[in-house]
Amino acid sequence: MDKKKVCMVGDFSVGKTSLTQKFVNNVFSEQYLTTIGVKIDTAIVDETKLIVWDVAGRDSLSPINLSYLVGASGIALVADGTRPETVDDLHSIWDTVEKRIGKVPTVVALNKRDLPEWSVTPEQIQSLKERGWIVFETSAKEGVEVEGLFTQLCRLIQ
Ligand code: G3D
Ligand code: MG
Repeated sequence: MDKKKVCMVGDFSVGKTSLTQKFVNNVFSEQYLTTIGVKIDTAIVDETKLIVWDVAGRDSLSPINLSYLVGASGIALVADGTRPETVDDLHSIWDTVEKRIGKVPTVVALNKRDLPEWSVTPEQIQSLKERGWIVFETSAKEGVEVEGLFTQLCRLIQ
């Protein structure tokens, strides 16, 4: 079976872990917590073994764990739709990712769609799409578009 590593990337508390857990608990999964502060979940999607790396620490892209990205076939960029600055941050976060591992297929989760404080603007969504990213409005809490996000990423990297 094909094995593909994907990394969850985004600001603190946007929902990276919640999205990962919602997804892997809905499909067959195995979990490992490594000693380097990275949580690794595996899930079988469309005959591919998706290996999802999720940082356990506070800052997913501090220099010390940039090596976290090495070998990734795909990236899930995650922002919190109730904190618009986390959406804007995705652009500079992606630049950091690209410097480390080059261009790889990327999907975007604008998470916490269930909350009334949702405040993503159409211009923000447009600027994400202009980078070629497929944008999902997700709720890890309610299970909205979580499968769509990961299966799309899996298709892009197959
Ligand atoms: P991170 O891994 O990106 O740091 P987490 O983020 O997955 O730990 O989530 C941070 C907080 O946001 C958690 O709340 C979590 O429950 C909440 N959260 C994540 N996704 C959603 C969502 O889709 N909707 C809502 N309403 N909340 C969400 P706590 O209070 O545990 O810190
Ligand atoms: Mg986390």
